[in-house]
Amino acid sequence: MKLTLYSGTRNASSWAMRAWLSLKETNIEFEEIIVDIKRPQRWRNIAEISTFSPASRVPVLVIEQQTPDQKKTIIYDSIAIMEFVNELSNNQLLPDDSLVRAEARSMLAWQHADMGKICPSLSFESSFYPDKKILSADNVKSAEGLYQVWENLLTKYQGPYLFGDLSLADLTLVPSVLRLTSHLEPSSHFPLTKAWAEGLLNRPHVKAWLDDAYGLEPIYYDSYLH
Ligand SMILES: N[C@@H](CCC(=O)N[C@@H](CS)C(=O)NCC(=O)O)C(=O)O
Repeated sequence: MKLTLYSGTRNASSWAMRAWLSLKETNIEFEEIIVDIKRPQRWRNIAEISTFSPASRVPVLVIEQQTPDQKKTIIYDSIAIMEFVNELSNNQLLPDDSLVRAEARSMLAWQHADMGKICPSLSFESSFYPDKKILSADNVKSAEGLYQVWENLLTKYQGPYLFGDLSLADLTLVPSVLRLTSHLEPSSHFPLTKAWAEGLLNRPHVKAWLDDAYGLEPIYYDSYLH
């Protein structure tokens, strides 16, 4: 079975980062094709993805089987890729207990749906800006609300990750943790969240992606300051 991940520009593609991290953290071999999703080439490159993926977005995981009919499977959504990688790795990335697993999946689904108001309003790209804006009182409230949710889970499952061992719930949150903590360091009210976030962002594969991202020209949007 040959796996090819179509991923995206390192400082723009938070969804691709999640899928990439799940493959890296489980040591699964794959080939990577980085699709440049910066404007203006984005439109042409994404049009190429639409020739084999109905969603026409990255990430896409293409699985080619070494069978006579060379059957290909196209997995075209980050959460589906992460769940597939978890199965491929003997369920290393979800808790064994079905109740805890369901709770971890709630976090995954919540993150996938939107995770409140703040993440959509703070782009992934903005995490890499050398000068950060000051968050509004509303944004601070939303960010601290999330820090409290994570603090509660770290207390309940006693860390070091949200549900004990590293899981898809932590990996899916990496881009959100980066956006939030790069704008607002967790205060002393959230000591477990602060340590968890630092540990997560310093995992070698996370760092490898981020080091590449920091090396790129930041991608600015006017909406950041308004
Ligand atoms: N729900 C999708 C979202 C994927 C997505 O929005 N990808 C962005 C890059 S991070 C993309 O390909 N954008 C291209 C476009 O919108 O034209 C997933 O989780 O995989």
